[in-house]
Amino acid sequence: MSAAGPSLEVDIGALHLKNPVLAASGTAGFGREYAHFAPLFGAIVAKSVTLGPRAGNPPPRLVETACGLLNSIGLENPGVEAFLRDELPAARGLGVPIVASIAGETAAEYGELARTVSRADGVAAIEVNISCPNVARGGMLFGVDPAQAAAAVGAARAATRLPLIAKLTPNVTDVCAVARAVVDAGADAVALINTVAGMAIDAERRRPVLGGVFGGLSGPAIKPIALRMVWLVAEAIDRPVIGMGGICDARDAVEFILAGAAAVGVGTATFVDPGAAARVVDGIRAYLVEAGARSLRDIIGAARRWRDAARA
Ligand code: RRO
Repeated sequence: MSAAGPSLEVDIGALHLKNPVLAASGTAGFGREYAHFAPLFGAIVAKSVTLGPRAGNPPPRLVETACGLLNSIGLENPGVEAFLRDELPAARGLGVPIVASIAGETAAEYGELARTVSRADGVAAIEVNISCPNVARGGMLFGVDPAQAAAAVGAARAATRLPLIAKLTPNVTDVCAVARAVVDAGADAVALINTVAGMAIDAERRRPVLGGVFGGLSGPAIKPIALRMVWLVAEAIDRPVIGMGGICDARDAVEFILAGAAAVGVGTATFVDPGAAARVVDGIRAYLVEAGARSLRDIIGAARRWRDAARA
């Protein structure tokens, strides 16, 4: 521990983070919207972009559920060229690494997106989003099948030297099979979980609430699902895991880190409190001080060692 307290630094492949708290994709726009809080993050993961602009799904696109939020945004974004031209220059000035997030309809599109994004100045890493639940083509269809997931990540890998983070869906039987497949295809890290497929029905109007009928559930309701999957995947692969799903405070984040996550994403909590991630960073530091840990690295996966500790 230095005089400044325990180190929160962590490396996700070649991506160096000053702290392990990332703004989850889709919840901080392209960073500019979040300028006031941005410097506090380890990194900002931008909203996923596609080759061309997308208008997204019909409204309503958001509905609150018990302890959660269902979204059916439908990958609304201005397209990769507009992201690089109109958004990245401002985001770059925020003083925090910007992770671009890409979503293709074919494996070849993932390659093209990765190539295009890598040519720009100021992208620190690429999230390969193979887990959007709200589109008819691409998205989660890649992430539910290990071979398709590997094809998308492999195409991106062939097109860039930037660190690649594969974003996984929980809507699968065997998340570890997908995690292993994307690592074999060249992912430097995995992030999980994306949202859990769900829906809401309006009993008075006798129809689905969301314009897109189905949506993706986020928020505290999904935290136990996410924790289990992070635990499983951290054991299955020898790459860093970025854990997310319902993290609202530092205690939640620490639980993910103890389960094996090297970093965490904060997303939906930001809609309740834009300062949520800053609170999480401070709280992780306080936890480390309390635990007498010198560094975040000392506690990554610590709960995995509970059997050994019980025996000792
Ligand atoms: O835009 C969306 O509807 C969306 C995306 Br790309 C995603 O990855 N996860 C999600 O819940 N919504």
